[in-house]
Amino acid sequence: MKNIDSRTHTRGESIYLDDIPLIQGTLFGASFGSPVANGVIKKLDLSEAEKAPGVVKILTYKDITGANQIGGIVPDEPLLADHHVDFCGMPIAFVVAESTEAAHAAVKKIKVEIDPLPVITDPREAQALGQLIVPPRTHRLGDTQSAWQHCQYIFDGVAETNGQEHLYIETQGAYAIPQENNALKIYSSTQSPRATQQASCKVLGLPMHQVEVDVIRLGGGFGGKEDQANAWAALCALAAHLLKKPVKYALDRMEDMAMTGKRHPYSSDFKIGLDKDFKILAYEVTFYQNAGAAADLSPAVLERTLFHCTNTYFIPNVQAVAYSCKTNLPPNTAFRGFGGPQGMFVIEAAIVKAAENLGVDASVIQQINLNKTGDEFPYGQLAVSEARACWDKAESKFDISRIKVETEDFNKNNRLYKKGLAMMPICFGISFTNTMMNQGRALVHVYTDGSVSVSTGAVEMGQGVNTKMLQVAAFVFGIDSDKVKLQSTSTSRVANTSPSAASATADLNGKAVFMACSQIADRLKQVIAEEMHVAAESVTLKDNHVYINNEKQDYTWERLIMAAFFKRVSLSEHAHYATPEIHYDKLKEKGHPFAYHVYGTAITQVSIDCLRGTYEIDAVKVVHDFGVSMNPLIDRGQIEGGIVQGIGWMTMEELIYDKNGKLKSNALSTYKVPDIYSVPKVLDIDFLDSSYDNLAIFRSKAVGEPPLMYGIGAYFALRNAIKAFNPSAHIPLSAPMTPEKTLMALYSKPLKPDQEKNEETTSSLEVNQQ
Ligand code: LUZ
Ligand code: MOS
Repeated sequence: MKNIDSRTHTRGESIYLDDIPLIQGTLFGASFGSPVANGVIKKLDLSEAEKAPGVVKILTYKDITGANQIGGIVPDEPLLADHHVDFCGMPIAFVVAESTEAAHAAVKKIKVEIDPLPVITDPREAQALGQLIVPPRTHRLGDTQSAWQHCQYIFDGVAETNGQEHLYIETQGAYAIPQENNALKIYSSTQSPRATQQASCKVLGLPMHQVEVDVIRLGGGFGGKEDQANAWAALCALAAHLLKKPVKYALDRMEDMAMTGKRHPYSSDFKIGLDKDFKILAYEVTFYQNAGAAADLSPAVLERTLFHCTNTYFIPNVQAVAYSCKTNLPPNTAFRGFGGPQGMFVIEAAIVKAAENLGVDASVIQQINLNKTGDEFPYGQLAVSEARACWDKAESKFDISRIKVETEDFNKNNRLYKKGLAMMPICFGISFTNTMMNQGRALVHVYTDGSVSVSTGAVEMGQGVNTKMLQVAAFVFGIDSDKVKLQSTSTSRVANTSPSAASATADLNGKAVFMACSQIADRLKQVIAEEMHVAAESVTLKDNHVYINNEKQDYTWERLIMAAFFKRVSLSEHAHYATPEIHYDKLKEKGHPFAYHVYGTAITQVSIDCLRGTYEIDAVKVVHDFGVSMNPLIDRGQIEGGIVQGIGWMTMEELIYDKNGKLKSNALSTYKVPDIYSVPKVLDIDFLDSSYDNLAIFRSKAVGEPPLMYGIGAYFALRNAIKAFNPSAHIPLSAPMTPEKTLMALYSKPLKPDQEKNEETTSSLEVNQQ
């Protein structure tokens, strides 16, 4: 079944926030962000701006009727700066005017005097000063201290990954409409209607039943709207509440890029120890997460980094420490993979460092250390592993030995072009790491004409979740898909919903849809049982008809619905699903946090132009563990998009803040994202069907985030291509591998031993003498 939105998408008829018809009298907002990354506000002068044409009101923190607080996990984030600014772009004032143009013009007339304070943008600097968002966390398995002496080879180093701009096609925005008795309706481009409702209510000082948040769909989220849609909704809500007029604010691209947080940059120290057969015996890692100026989701992101610090490898002795460091950047936030990719990059870097020093291909070490069913993750959960199955199938299906020979031949025969190859196995835990959040709900109505309305907590953001929800309902009722309509995601129809995030949305809400529809179906079967004098168990619903003992009856779905209605049988149901079996003890740092893991292996092939430092991704070939895919078309799309987004993060997207904390890569002219010319020339995706029972809906494993991490392979494939040109090249383990960095690396000289000590990415080869 194709995505139910494909028709309106391709015709430009799908409704996003900016397509909602405006109510007469609607006003428009624009925010004035701090020009300084850290400082004390001495004077805010609104006088010129207030006189500007079309300006209705300019709001500051003084106008807030509830609490000036939008922090989700930690209450450390004011909606509007009061006396202090913590990052460039931090909203100080909100202009409300008769048009967006008038609002923007007035923003330019606001003057602020700020006494600047020292700016910190480096997480290690922040950590050294004790500026942490939350106390550090440590995951441990076995005992690394005593394991080192059993290691034949020990390597250490530094690995770094940069942040990433979400670049959802639809920018952040909201439209708040006053209702009677102080109530409000908010349309928001949010992944988390409940969080947006709660933050708006807190800022306004209203109970949650006064505010409805309604979401039709998003033009992309990628985590950027899990928490950071709230501010704009709260600002619109506040203005609408005070002025009793509808207020809309959709950020323009540069506002969005400057004011919102991104994927967390990480800097990490690692130490890895192997035995003589290249089995990894010990791994120590310290993560320095650049959280930005407020907690936002950073503590949860940090936790997922720890959960993925060994990727898909079994390592018997692990110590992983993670610091969430407070800097003067916009608060960084959820981004597809949610800290997992950052953790996985470091173990891959450690393996590559070992491989390069030992003179073997990294895949040799990767392959030996893949986890098996029953192996323990550092957090206590036992693996149900598809790692070996995916790896082996990828090697055979794509004929890895031929690829290797072709790569070597090419490199022998070409001086100025080189090819590189890397394997990237992945293992990603499915469930919110915060166990409480693993709940989904659905409300299903069957109308008397037999048409079906489904509301869930799931937000459609292009990932096709509504199509999957529709498939579940149509399957349970045994009716054509055009009889089912997915409604918008509204806090009035489905309450207290978790964000559409963590790849878990189809699982959680799909199970709830299944439960709600099944309960209605059971009642319908009872109606047949009574009317036809048969056992309810002999009744099934299929092809829009009633079946008794698998025999089609001359009894349609529509007739059945009317029969039930006449008998006053309820045709509506609300269901709640909470993932069973999962638990986690944060004090012990042990438990079973994930419903299951998703596995896969990618082979990435690249070519570089050694004169220019430019490169192409020749191919990404993947065997991915889909479970039993509910919708191969949609799932394939998720894999393709994830891979390209991951490659972008690893190769070309370069976020740059200057030392004053100002974003320099603040537009699409200075921040390069993958386009049609930079996607892999070949994208081959093969399905590993693992059909055993799991906690996913219809055994179809979650697919949203895991494929992003295949992109990590592109970094290491480029590294191998550079080494093919210059075997002694010095290449810091630092992503992204931009063309500039590639060019520098191609002509780099190896570090001399005395340089190594001072160099940030130090390296040392210790061979145990025992
Ligand atoms: N959001 C969240 C997430 O709040 N908790 C998570 O564990 C998570 N994981 C992935 C993406 N978003
Ligand atoms: Mo996300 S990073 O699943 O909002």
